[in-house]
Amino acid sequence: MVFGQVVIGPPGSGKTTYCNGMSHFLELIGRKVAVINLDPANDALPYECAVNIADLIKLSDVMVEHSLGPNGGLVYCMDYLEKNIDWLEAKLKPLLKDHYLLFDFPGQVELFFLYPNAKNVIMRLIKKLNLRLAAVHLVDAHLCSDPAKYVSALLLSLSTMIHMDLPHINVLSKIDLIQNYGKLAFNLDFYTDVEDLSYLQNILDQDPRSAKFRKLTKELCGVIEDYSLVSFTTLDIQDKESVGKLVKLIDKTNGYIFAGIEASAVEFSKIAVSPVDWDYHRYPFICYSIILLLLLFYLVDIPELTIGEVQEKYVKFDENFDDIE
Ligand SMILES: Nc1nc2c(ncn2[C@@H]2O[C@H](COP(=O)(O)OP(=O)(O)O)[C@@H](O)[C@H]2O)c(=O)[nH]1
Ligand SMILES: [Mg+2]
Repeated sequence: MVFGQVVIGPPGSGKTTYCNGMSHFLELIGRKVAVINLDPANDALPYECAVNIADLIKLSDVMVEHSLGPNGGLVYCMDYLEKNIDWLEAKLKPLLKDHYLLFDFPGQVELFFLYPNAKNVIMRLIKKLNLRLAAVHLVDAHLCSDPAKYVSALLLSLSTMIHMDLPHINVLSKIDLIQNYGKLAFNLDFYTDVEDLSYLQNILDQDPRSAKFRKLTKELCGVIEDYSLVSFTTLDIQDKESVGKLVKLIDKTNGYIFAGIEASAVEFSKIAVSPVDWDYHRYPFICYSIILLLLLFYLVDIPELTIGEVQEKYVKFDENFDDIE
């Protein structure tokens, strides 16, 4: 069985950075990782990819040849990929024996809740190559600082979950920057747990721009609450504990933890004997401390950062939070 992640989310949410950081992290714990770039708009890749859609089709060529803009061009590219799925299968086959797969997808959101091509590609790979994939849906955490944008992030997450029909994890990415765009109106768990959206309505009512959409927003929040599917975990890709916590969650979601548990014990013992150099220039984790942490991480059930602790780390304390809630 081959395990992996389908990394999706709006442009700029951090997918490519995530694939880079996640592949380094997984390699450090001993997994063989292959990153598959399926985003034709990714031109300067920070990681070495095992498969690159640019070898099949280039967005710039499509835009010129078919007089399309970047969004139309990406829809065309996904359609082309679906029609040439044999190319992708042939490229993936040599990796199936021992690799963990990370798929870096394009950011145009309509590809994941409107058009069928990207989903068809994933479903075909799952069936033909017997893959166990989890969708990791990244949403920039700064959207929490604007209630209207937060509602649209919830709607996007819900429609993507329903459309993709995969084991799914929603992630508030770049949590380290959450306060850079303004103060949060509520505690962080309000945004991650998505339990009672009626409080948002009060905040939205104070904004004259949202007043005329009051009823619509209320109905949309009602839909999100009725489905009761959306919740978020948080991620700072530069922080090893944050990445480790997410890996544990993904391992449960795609089943790696159940099928690969023996393998992972071997992986960890290998690391203990011969430590790996960690020279990820952008996010330099400290190699030895991470190895120790990771050994503890699986072998001992260390407490994970709670959302309250994440808040303490990244969000300035505001005594009004509790009053508002
Ligand atoms: N501070 C911070 N910046 C991040 C993080 N993840 C991504 N970025 C930055 O966000 C920008 C967009 O990231 P990119 O991976 O290209 O997004 P993509 O379009 O979804 O592939 C880049 O400048 C990254 O360096 C994070 O966890 N923290
Ligand atoms: Mg990208």
